[in-house]
Amino acid sequence: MRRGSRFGIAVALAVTLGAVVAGCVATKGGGAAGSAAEKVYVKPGEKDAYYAFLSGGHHGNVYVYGIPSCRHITTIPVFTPEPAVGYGNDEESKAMLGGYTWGDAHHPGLSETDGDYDGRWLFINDMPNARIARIDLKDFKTRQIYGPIPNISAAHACPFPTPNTEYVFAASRFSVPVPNRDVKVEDYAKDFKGIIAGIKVDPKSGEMSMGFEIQMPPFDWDLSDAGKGPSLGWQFFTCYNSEMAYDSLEIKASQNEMDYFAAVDWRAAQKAVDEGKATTINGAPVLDPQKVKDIVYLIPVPKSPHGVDVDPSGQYVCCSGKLQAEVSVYSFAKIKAAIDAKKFEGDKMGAPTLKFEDCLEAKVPVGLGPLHTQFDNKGNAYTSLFLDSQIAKWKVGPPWNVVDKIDVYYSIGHLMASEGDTRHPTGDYVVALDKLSKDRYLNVGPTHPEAAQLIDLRGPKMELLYDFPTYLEPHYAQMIKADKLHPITVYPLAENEKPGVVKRAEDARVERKGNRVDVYGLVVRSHFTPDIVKVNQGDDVYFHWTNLEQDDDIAHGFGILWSSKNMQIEPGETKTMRWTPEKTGINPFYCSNFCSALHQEMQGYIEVRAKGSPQAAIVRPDAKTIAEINALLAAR
Ligand code: RUQ
Ligand code: CUA
Repeated sequence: MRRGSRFGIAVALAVTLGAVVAGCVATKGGGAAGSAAEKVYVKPGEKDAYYAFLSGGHHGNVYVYGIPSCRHITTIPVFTPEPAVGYGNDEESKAMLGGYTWGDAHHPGLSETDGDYDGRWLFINDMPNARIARIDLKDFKTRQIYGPIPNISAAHACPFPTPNTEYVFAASRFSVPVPNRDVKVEDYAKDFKGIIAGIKVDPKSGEMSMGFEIQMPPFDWDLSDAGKGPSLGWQFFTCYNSEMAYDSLEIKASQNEMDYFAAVDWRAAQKAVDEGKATTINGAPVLDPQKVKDIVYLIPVPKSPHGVDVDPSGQYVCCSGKLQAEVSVYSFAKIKAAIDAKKFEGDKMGAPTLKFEDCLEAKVPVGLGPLHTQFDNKGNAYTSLFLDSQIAKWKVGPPWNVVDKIDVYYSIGHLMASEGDTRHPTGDYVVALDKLSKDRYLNVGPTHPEAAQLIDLRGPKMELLYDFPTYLEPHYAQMIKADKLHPITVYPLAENEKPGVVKRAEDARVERKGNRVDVYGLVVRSHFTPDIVKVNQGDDVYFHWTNLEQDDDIAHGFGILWSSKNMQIEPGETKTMRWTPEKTGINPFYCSNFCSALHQEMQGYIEVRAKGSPQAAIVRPDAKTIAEINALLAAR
């Protein structure tokens, strides 16, 4: 059914059924009865039951959607400049981006307490540049970008937080020499290394810092998940290319029947670093399993695994072999028993290998191309099948059988179940994150959008409810119950202690020291103070604007003509932007964010005089302007 007509039906239903529909529709993730249209319809003015965070892939951002309506609510700039709000343009975000204008974000990781989402932070990786960002869910802003993490090349198995957010992880997808140096690629097996990094997260501030690194065999480390419950303290990582091929991987890396997943005892690894057992390489403490024992083990997995997913109880580790029609389910109790009994088959560069049969619990015949698994609250797992373009629902536990399948369109990668990777999944929905959309939307030329599909899990059978397009390219996504998040609506001015802050018109000023000019200004509907700024050609000008508004949704903008300079200043916020006047003349600026009836009047001029023109050391607004602004503020 076409999207338009489905929506039409939804509206008609709401009108005819009135309060009945409004009361029981899936607005709050409620009843399972009713048509698909009812189940996704969220009445105007009502809100969704879940926030969904979809990674922006090589767009470098995070998309926020409401579920079940599937409405795109906002995009959070993370690894890529964003001109509308000026992310990457103001001094603070520019410094955070560190000169990069691109990132490839794959896996959002919500912070957890006791294995459940706690709504504090969202972490996300930039694979190619081995960085991890932390978004504060108080204001949906990127607050830290950690990295490039030394020695990691392509942080794909990243960030996958531990159950109390003690750590986020990264592992090298491409092995390279560590330290990287002048070598021949043919010496791959000898000189290249994999690295797994445990990045500490400060429990109060969320600030990330280096914990430990472990030197691994030069396989391609792929995905990760944290142990919980009985497996708390362990982190699991799949790999492919245990063949150690360095070219034509699509053939050469699929030769072995078995690759591995690694089980890392992160407490033991941190302890070894704290006891001084690591070697410092590029500033990171690196543990070598050939010298430091009991930190990492390898367990065989058939056929080039991709996803590794721990079930809600923490007893089972589920690995998907891409070239196999089964999910291999391992028992953590068996893994632990084999480790404790030192039942090893051998080792790979110091990491002991366990026996497949000693660790395996079950093989679930899910179908072709299994990639990722999520869970519900009724003891079921859901595995995405890339080759079959299906989701398989199966029982976690005997008889380990598939109980339902649903077609998706087309070629599913990840899937996101509601809180489906926590200790307490809610079992309401799963969203298929499809790699191809082909004919599902209006044709917009050769590049189609990605396709996401909302599927209801509440009935006995999975039911497809809705299709919605997404921009390039969600890999993983997570959804959290909306009532767990309480974002602020303004930055309290009283708490603003930014260096450039100005809270009273009397304090607004332009200060000059040599050719550095600092404009300490304030913005309030509908005026820049100062709105005339006098500088000389070649000056180094810093505009520090404070938005004195304390009303919901009243942001101002600051855009300079004939430049790439624009930023948004939100209520109560101070932001700094650096600008160098290159030509003499008059250079207007204006408020770029619609703010009031007199938004169009909210503008100013920068007078740029010739180099060396006489300028005052300090310029303040005149008494009349101060009085006017203070009257404005008093009237708020
Ligand atoms: S990975 S599906 Cu990062 Cu599965 Cu993309
Ligand atoms: Cu301020 Cu528009």
